[in-house]
Amino acid sequence: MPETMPKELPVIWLQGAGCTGCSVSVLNSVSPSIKNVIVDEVVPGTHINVRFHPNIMAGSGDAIIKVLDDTQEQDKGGYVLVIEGAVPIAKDGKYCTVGEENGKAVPMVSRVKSLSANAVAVVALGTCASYGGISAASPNPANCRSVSEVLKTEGIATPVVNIPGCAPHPDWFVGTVASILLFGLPTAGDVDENGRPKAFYNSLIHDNCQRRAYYDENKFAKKLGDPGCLYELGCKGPVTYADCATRLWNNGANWCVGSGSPCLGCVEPGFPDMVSPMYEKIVEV
Ligand code: FSX
Ligand code: SF4
Ligand code: SF4
Repeated sequence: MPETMPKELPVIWLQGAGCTGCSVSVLNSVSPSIKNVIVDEVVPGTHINVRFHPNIMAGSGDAIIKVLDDTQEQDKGGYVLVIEGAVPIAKDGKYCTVGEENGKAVPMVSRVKSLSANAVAVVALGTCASYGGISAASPNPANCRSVSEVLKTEGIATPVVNIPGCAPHPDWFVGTVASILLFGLPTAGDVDENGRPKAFYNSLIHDNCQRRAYYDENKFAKKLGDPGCLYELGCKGPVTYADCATRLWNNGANWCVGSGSPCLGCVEPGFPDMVSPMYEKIVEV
């Protein structure tokens, strides 16, 4: 709805239990370039104002922590919260903190709760934020949780869009943000049962794979580097929904199976525990 499009959309980007791979991936956006996304107009007439991002913001110390508080008060209901990484909740969240208040470290989970409650929408970027991911893998000593779990437990009704992937493709993030700016928040029909936009996560890897003819002819690679289908080497393409095989990564250079690695199912809620051992054939269901 262009008439309701804001001229400037404030964005707060928090990082929790993750590896920063999600940020690194998005910062490698090629079309549009990341400069276009965060400095220019991501869609005509709208500029994204990234006010807080642990890796790329210039500010530091109390001044930048104040930006978090000011945004949630002054732009209540008018900013987007991006959360990268899972949310550790063990021991009152003390394993991950963001800034201080009155000289005391503030747990990330507290920031997630207050900033989510006042945001127009939350984007859970990466598999850790979307479903727990590697950060919540067994035995999960910090009790890492997905963003949706935390919001549900706290009764916070702000809409959450999941953009899983370990790491997520830059197009999945930039495309989703552009779509929100142009057409509003995704409706129930726009996302799948795992809260992922169907525009990017609707096709089975196995149905679009360049090695599919090998599978159909029972020609399986026996070791990495062999030609053939990677099914017996642990490929999770038959149970993974994403457009990697057709979109390709790194500006169209290649993708996991194309470069000889089995798909590890990194966009799925069960990653990594449910797809382990990673290099063993999936158990038939
Ligand atoms: Fe997780 Fe993001 Fe995997 Fe890493 O921070 S989705 S571990 S790529 O980068 O959260
Ligand atoms: Fe399917 Fe994986 Fe084989 Fe491709 S390599 S055909 S995705 S099992
Ligand atoms: Fe993740 Fe599989 Fe896509 Fe690779 S091919 S990025 S493991 S979903």
